Amino acid sequence: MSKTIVILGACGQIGTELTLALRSRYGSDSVIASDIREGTPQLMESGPFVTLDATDFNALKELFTKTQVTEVYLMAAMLSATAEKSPARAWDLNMNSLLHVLELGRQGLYSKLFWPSSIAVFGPNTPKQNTPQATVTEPSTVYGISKKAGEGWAAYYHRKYGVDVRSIRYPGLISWKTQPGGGTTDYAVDIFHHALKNGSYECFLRENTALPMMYMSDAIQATLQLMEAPAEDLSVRTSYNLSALSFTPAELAQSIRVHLPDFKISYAPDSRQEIADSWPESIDDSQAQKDWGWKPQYDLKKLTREMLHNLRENS
Ligand code: AKB
Repeated sequence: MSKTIVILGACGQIGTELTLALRSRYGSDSVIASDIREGTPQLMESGPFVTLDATDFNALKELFTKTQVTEVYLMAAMLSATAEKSPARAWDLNMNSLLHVLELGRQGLYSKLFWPSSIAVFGPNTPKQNTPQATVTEPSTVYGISKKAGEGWAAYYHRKYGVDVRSIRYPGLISWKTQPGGGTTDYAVDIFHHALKNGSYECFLRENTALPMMYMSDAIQATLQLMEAPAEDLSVRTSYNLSALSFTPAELAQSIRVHLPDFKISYAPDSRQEIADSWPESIDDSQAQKDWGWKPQYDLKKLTREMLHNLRENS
């Protein structure tokens, strides 16, 4: 059967690259991007686009019915730092979009759903090193609470109604095509832009704050791999831990200095420090490796080289 894919929240950091990757894999006309706002010229010109609010149940139902969608990627979300400023709006967007889409899955309007979770489901009581797949999830942020609840709903709709929903707990994602917005791990993208533009960066996290991170192309690869895996191989229907690398701002700065020896970093921790301190430093993703063969391609050296090269070439 041929696929028709709808991506909700297609203009965000992950949505943009995911849409382009899905279009090159399955053909532009089979991949319908949608968002409440317009995206980059490359995204807007590469295939169909529908303006849509992912919290509008009727609009979602109409789109899914009209397009006869087979796979949905629900990428619309408010990230950790912004969500702390608007908890009610974050809950509305992060939860209602998911509940609407799950409900449409129960009604049989598509056959497979991808929904991203995050390392934000973990909290201060979670083991920090090599955080296991099944462990304490007591998030201290609104974003984390919404992701934890979402994981529960995903597993529930799968168990109770057979909705084939698949999920990954993304770490901080580093990309050059689209900037992140409102996250705690955003410094790891900002730093590259500032390094090239000004030769210096003031980091909003302390120098020794280790967090799990990943280059965007690894994250896209993982997402496609999980969505293509046979359903019977998947043992986790909340969300899979996923890991690639872990570093501190000081280590990232050092890696940038290999290419830009005069680069300077200073530190002015703000409210995002507390969020970062509540998250793991590294993640155990052995279940994802076992169930669907996950293996990252990018270490810190390769990621730094690619980021600097692509930002230089494309700005
Ligand atoms: C954030 O920092 O909020 C996100 C995430 C780790 O989910 N990048």
